[in-house]
Amino acid sequence: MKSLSRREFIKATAASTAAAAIGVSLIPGMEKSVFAGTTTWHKSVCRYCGVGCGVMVGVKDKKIVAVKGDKECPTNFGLLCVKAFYLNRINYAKTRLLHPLVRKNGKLQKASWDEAMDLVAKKFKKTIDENGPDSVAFYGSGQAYTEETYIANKLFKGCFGTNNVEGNPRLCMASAVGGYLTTFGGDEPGGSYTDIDKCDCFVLIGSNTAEAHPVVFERIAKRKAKNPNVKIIIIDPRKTPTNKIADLHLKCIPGYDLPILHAMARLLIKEGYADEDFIKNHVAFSDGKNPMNYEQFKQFIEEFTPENAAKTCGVTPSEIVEAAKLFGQAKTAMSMWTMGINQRIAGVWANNLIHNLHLLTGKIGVPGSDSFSLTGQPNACGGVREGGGLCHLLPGHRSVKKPAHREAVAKIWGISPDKIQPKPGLHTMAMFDGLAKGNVKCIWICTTNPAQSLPNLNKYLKGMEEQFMVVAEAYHPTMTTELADVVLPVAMWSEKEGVYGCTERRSQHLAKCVDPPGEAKWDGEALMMLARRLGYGDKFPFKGPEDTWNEYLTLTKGTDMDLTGMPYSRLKKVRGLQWPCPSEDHPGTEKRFVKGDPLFKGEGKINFYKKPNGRAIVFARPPKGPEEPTDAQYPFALTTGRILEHWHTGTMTMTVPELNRAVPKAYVEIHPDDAKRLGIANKDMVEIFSRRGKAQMEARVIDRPRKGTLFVPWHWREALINLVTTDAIDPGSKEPEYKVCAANLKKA
Ligand SMILES: Nc1nc2c(c(=O)[nH]1)N[C@H]1C(S)=C(S)[C@@H](COP(=O)(O)OP(=O)(O)OC[C@H]3O[C@@H](n4cnc5c(=O)[nH]c(N)nc54)[C@H](O)[C@@H]3O)O[C@H]1N2
Ligand SMILES: Nc1nc2c(c(=O)[nH]1)N[C@H]1C(S)=C(S)[C@@H](COP(=O)(O)OP(=O)(O)OC[C@H]3O[C@@H](n4cnc5c(=O)[nH]c(N)nc54)[C@H](O)[C@@H]3O)O[C@H]1N2
Ligand code: SF4
Ligand SMILES: [Mo]
Repeated sequence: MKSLSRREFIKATAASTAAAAIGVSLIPGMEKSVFAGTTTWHKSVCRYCGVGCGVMVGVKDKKIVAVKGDKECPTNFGLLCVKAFYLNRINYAKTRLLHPLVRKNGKLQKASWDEAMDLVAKKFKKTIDENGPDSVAFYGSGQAYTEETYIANKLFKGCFGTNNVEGNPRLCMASAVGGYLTTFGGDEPGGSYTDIDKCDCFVLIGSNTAEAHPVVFERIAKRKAKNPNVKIIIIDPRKTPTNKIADLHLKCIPGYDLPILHAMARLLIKEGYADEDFIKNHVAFSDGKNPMNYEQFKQFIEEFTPENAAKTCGVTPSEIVEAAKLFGQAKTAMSMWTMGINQRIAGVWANNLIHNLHLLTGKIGVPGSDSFSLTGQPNACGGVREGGGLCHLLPGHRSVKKPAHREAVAKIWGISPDKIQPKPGLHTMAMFDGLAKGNVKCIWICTTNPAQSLPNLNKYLKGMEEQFMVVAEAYHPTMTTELADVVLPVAMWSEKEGVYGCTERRSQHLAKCVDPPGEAKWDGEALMMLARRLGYGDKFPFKGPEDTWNEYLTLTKGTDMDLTGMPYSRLKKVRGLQWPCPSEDHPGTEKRFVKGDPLFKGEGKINFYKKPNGRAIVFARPPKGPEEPTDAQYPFALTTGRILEHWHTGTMTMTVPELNRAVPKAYVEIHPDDAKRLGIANKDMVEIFSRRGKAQMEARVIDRPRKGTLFVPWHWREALINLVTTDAIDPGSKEPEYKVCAANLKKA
């Protein structure tokens, strides 16, 4: 296949509104050359972001030779972004790990599975015997398949008796979960992608949708192209490719956007855009500790005049007025947000304030309206949020703290309820702190690369090196495998089957299309090898992912996320199903809390049945800035994030030459005025430093970030920006503030 440079690629895809999103069929002539002679096609899902695009995987001579968008899949209708287009390459990268590695005399050396697993079992057993179950831990991922997270959860929480089970969604979606739970009483959005097609006003806040969720962006762009009256408001400290479709951009100071949301809420009420009936019937108010009434809430937000809010946020009063007007006037509205909101010490509160706008105006629960959090990873919702892969959760939206929940799970797991601890385990940052301090002595890491992705790494790398670390990985070397004691080679996407649950509560089946290379095994099998060696084999009679899934389904029966109607036999035929889906003849639920949702019992328009009185809560949260404000020594607000072509730590996308060539190395975006003042020219090497560490990369002098803000895409290990970022966490969600810290830079 001919390879495309970034320019050629953008040219080739310019036909679509968003250059970012392409359907293979959009590139004339290409389909033929790429797909000629392909024999079989398998229905699957893209393994990258939370949009959950359906793909068809082409296999010939037992090799994945092509990937195309699945035209029948309602998440993407055949469209794919550039990363997915090259998915067929990542399985065959030179860096694939083909056999286990065990550290001997300080060096990782080739070993057999038995040798590796015997060692792992010995270490886990000894550690648990000598120090108790809380001295071991599991750290998983929103990219692991649901069945894998399920097995890990059962083994660690149910058999070992430790709640030290976490996953990278803690770094990502925890604040969104906190927001949904506090406001609505239950996790995950009520709406669906179909709302986009009926929405008149989009608020994209802290989301670079064009690069991070390109196919959703494409759908929004299409909606606007067909209906020019559709308005798009962006709230982000930078201009990004998402701005291509913006009507209004509030270029806020990183970490200071809460007052914008309060000021919008105040104006919506003042200008008569509030839905007073909706408020009367479906909304309650709270200051976070005590209930309050509508009048008290109005008094609370009275100080957030546009002028007052503008003072701290770095936007103008008229921009806030305009945003409120566009939102208020529109018949329907959707807010979408991602890490610009969640990765903040005020992450949960910011989520609450977004929900406020919808609850005050009744723009929720009707077609075209929702406060719709975009999920980062493909299975953060499915495996980790629904599957209970965090330290305080159990499968089926259950909590370790509730006796009835522990009992229900213990019954299916065939263990005594006492085995599951009632106290949450260590959250992610505490877990790695535990490794650093030596309280956690043994850890199993699966489908994540924390030695590159955790914040403030100088504090955590040594612990990862010193304690016993087992890393299940598809590639070697990665920053984490390099520190491991045992590295297990695993089957990756298309080499195993399983289920992913995407942003819109849709569970989709991923096919096994080819055998894994070398000695690579399914992650679930590797975990069960440990279980058997420690005497828990009888709890894991699973022959593979399907019977694992079946057991998990029984745990969702009767919950708000009922998946009972989704056995593999059905999922293999359909393009996913949205929960609640309580029986095999149920079509799935497009909209929660309203008629058509099988759990909706009330009368009237909507019933937030996860709250005791059926009312969602509007919160009066005080404004809260970042943990580390800028000062004379560190005058820049450093924010980190993503670009279209690369995925996180780059282990996959950087093996694809086309993606690598498009953006080959790390850089920092700096505003031209700041660069000029500091005598920094485009492409100069600079050093960025904070109180915690430093990193070197090229300067990209560009009018994208607001003055005083630096933006670094964090994908490159050679320019490890997570030595610089802060590990301050939101006290509610325990999610780190990757999006803001105080930093400075100089010519390197
Ligand atoms: N190409 C690609 N796509 C991905 C990923 C990837 O690695 N590569 N990863 C996936 C994952 S796991 C995730 S979590 C998502 C993340 O998706 P996004 O959150 O959309 O991406 P980010 O670039 O992390 O951050 C989004 C925006 O937040 C803005 N921001 C920073 N600080 C603030 C603030 O204080 N307030 C506001 N309002 N905005 C702020 C940044 O300027 C940035 O443009 O992407 C998913 N999709
Ligand atoms: N500075 C900064 N840091 C951040 C963020 C940020 O915005 N700024 N964002 C945070 C967020 S939102 C996230 S989600 C995290 C993501 O951080 P990570 O999860 O650490 O990043 P990935 O590169 O996605 O790591 C996934 C790993 O799984 C491996 N892998 C692929 N397939 C399989 C498989 O089937 N099985 C197994 N066992 N392994 C497999 C890949 O090779 C890769 O090494 O990063 C966080 N870190
Ligand atoms: S938008 Fe996300 S799910 Fe869709 S093809 Fe791109 S990376 Fe994959
Ligand atoms: Mo994420």
